Amino acid sequence: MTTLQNDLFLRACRREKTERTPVWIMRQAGRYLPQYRAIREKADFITMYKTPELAAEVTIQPVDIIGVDAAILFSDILVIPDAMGMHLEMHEGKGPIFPHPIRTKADSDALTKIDPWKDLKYVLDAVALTKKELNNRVPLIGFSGSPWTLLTYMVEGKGSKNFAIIKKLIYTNPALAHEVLEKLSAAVADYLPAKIETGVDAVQIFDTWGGILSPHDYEEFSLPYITKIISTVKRTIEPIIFFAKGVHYDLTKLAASGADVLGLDWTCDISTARTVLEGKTALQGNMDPTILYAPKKRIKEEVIRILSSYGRGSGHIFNLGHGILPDMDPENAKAMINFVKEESPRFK
Ligand code: 1CP
Repeated sequence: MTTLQNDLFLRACRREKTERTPVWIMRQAGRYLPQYRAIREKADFITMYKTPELAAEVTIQPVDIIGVDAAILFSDILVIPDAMGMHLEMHEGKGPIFPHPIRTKADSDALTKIDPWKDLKYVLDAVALTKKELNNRVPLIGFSGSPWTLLTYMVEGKGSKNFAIIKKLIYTNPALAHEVLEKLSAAVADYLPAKIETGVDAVQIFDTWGGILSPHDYEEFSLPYITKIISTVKRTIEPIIFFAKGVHYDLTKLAASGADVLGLDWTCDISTARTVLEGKTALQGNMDPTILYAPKKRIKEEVIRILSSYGRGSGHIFNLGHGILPDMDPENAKAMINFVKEESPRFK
């Protein structure tokens, strides 16, 4: 194993001692950076993530420009349904679209079983090239959507506001939902280990739409599939981060999934989360992304508030509670990162 120059993030994931709190930002490789937009002007989003040279370049940009302690591979969660035969399209200003969403048993039958080494080879090539170009400066995070979050896009056919179609499906034909969730779990359980074997140092499972389910339904349609995936991926030593947005009402249950780190959005208190979890996992988060619209003085206050709310000791990875938005000022993101670097040593 090669040694990383900066392994603060990995040590914090394992709740080992660190000199300061590591920090990175969800969606850090993206549109708020003028350097990203310059590349994006010449290539569409899908071409970018399918071209290892471009994916590696934009993955490394935030390491150079804003000074994060980890890189996250530039890709998308929707590459899995695309590889299963759903043909992802990205429409300018509209986001991701699946032209033939899943509505019937026949649609589910048409999904193919994926071999990540073949069907998602372009992602693995991007991992290998990014690792090489990062040259062990910081760890590289790989990721996947949770089966539930992937299913919402596959059934809705696009991003949604009220999730009426996926909700109708789970209450009228739960068997069909479970059938597709099983297929997705198998795909994710093959995909994440392939990424780890190719070189990512940690993986994050995004359950962005877990919070649209009631606690009862979360335990039927999302958590068991994530737990199953984690039990497969866990055969390796790389840390697993589980980020379920809007699902902090029972963190003990989330921790029982076997994840090493739980991601917290900004609607919960990190101090309470730490107390409830009794050291079962590390925590990642949990600054409200919109604080980045505020003046630097306010950003600094919020960084200090979250650091002191977590309290002394290791096991905290600073991050936003969800992705940075395209119209945010990179200078404010950089300021936030520097405040974490300057203010966190006294909490160690
Ligand atoms: O340039 C562009 O037009 C593309 C915008 C964009 C970007 C930069 C999309 C389309 N995806 C991404 C990158 C991306 N997506 C990353 C890269 C690494 C990083 O810097 O974090 C990651 C981890 C994702 C994961 C992702 N895609 C999630 C889960 C995380 C989250 O933010 O909740 C989800 C829900 C998606 C779907 C998706 N892809 C893109 C968009 C605009 C969306 C959201 C669609 C919607 O629900 O309306």
